[in-house]
Amino acid sequence: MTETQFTIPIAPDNFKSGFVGIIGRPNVGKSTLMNQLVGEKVAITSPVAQTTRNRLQGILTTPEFQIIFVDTPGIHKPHHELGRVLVKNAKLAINSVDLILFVVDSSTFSGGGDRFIIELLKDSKTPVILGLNKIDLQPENYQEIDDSYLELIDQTNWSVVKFSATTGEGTETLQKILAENLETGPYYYPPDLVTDQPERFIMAELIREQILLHTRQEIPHSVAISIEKIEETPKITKVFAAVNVERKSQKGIIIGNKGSMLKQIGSEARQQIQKLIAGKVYLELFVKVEPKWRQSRLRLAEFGYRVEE
Ligand SMILES: Nc1nc2c(ncn2[C@@H]2O[C@H](COP(=O)(O)OP(=O)(O)OP(=O)(O)O)[C@@H](O)[C@H]2O)c(=O)[nH]1
Ligand SMILES: [Mg+2]
Repeated sequence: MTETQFTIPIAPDNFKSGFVGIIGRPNVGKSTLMNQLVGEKVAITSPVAQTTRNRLQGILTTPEFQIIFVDTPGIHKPHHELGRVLVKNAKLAINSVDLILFVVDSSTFSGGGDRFIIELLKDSKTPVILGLNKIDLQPENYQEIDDSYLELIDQTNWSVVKFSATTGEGTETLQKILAENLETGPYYYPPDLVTDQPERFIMAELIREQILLHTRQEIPHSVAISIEKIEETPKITKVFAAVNVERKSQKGIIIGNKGSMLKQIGSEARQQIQKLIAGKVYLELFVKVEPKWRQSRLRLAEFGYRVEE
């Protein structure tokens, strides 16, 4: 990883800036949207609910504004300590940002999960914009679907924006509306920075993403990645990472027949990490059994999941 010296310029008088929290149920497309808005892959995404586990910032800077997006874990009913930490952090984000973008999946009707979040948001003083995502998947009766969301917020003064995080349709308008709703302010980060996270963290996430994409059922939720060592030489970056699972049977599934699964996960994660650091990567993965890590405060903290104060 190269040490880059970033400088923070002085913002002109009418420069807008601020923090926008992306809040919503799991799997509605919050992380996909953040990547689309920032123009780079800073957050991992997958069809598995509860993909995002950490609060993660993506930074968009233009000559007129700087928006710091705060991606959060989907708000859901937690079943274990990991889930409780994730939901607590998402709720904390609600009160620590300047503006909330409440994202819903407008390819299907609203439900109890959305209602629950709306109640949380109504209790907070932070202004809210409702974002109807996945418009590329809307069926013919989309008007009824939209109404099912609008009904839930008819007592509010929230603006509504429609877009698709995957095709990018509507996201430029979204950017403009978000910027209009921010106050004038400074550059919080250097203009060319796209995330607040170190490369080490994103590397671990890119490995976890491949596991989410290649495994099923309980495996995606039972995995935590720890980067044990990074060795840099002028020609290649060597990354050694542990894939922590809860049970021996899960270890077997991840390794696969004659190591085939781990090989595939490793090969695809390696390509993703190469893109991230724009250089050659050697990736070594080993699988460790850490019984009940999701219930253990100590292990959760060790793997980077703690309640943020
Ligand atoms: N067709 C379509 N798919 C989308 C869109 N936005 C997101 N997706 C897909 O929806 C799935 C979930 O996306 P994520 O970005 O991981 O969702 P998330 O809200 O961050 O989920 P959690 O981190 O689990 O809370 C992925 O398979 C995305 O490719 C969209 O606008 N259109
Ligand atoms: Mg996410």
